[in-house]
Amino acid sequence: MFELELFSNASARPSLPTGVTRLEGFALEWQDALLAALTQVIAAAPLRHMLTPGGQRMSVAMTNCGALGWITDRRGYRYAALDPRSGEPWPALPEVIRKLAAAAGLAAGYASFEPDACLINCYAPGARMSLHQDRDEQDFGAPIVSVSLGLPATFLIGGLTRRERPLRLPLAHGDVVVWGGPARLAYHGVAPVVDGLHPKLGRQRINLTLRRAGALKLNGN
Ligand code: MD6
Ligand code: FE
Repeated sequence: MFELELFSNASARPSLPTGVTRLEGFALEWQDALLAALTQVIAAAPLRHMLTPGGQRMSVAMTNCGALGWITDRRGYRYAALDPRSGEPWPALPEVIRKLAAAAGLAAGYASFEPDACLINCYAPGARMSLHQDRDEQDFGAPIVSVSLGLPATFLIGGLTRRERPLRLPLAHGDVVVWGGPARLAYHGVAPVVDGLHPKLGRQRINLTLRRAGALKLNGN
């Protein structure tokens, strides 16, 4: 029948929007090096709750590593080369994160993904991220690689307008989502994180969002 035909070679879960690839467990083999690197980054640039331009304290605590860091305050959302808390450059992008990002990009069909920005999001139980578009980057041609660690979460992926009802995508420790092409400007968010205890990370979810935020230098220097 028509319905059987429609679903005969698809799994029960709804398919992801074109341009979004979930690599289940992709980061697991890197987890120990990843957690060690994160500990170092967070020691140099502590997690903090930033203010939205409207003056709301974000429930997610954030920091960055890499040449550019995503920040928000009363003046707006933007990328900055210096950590406003210390006035120093953000910690360098650890090698393990660079390698993981390139490998995940490749696995999803994007050769030579070279992120210059890694936003580190830390969710305590109850923390959430409301629906938004990522549009502070200079070039939407590069993909975004998103790594989930610790407590599971429900990622919400909508369409190119706020009106489309978002799909709910469960993300577990070690899952990587690669996001680009036609989905690059899709609205997305994270549902409030449910309390629990992760064996390695305890009562938190950490997400790394790796992006190419600045323009690609074509001639070096
Ligand atoms: C998070 N992530 O998962 C927040 N944005 O904690 C994002 O906002 C995000 O994961 C663009 C692409 C992938 C993402
Ligand atoms: Fe985002």
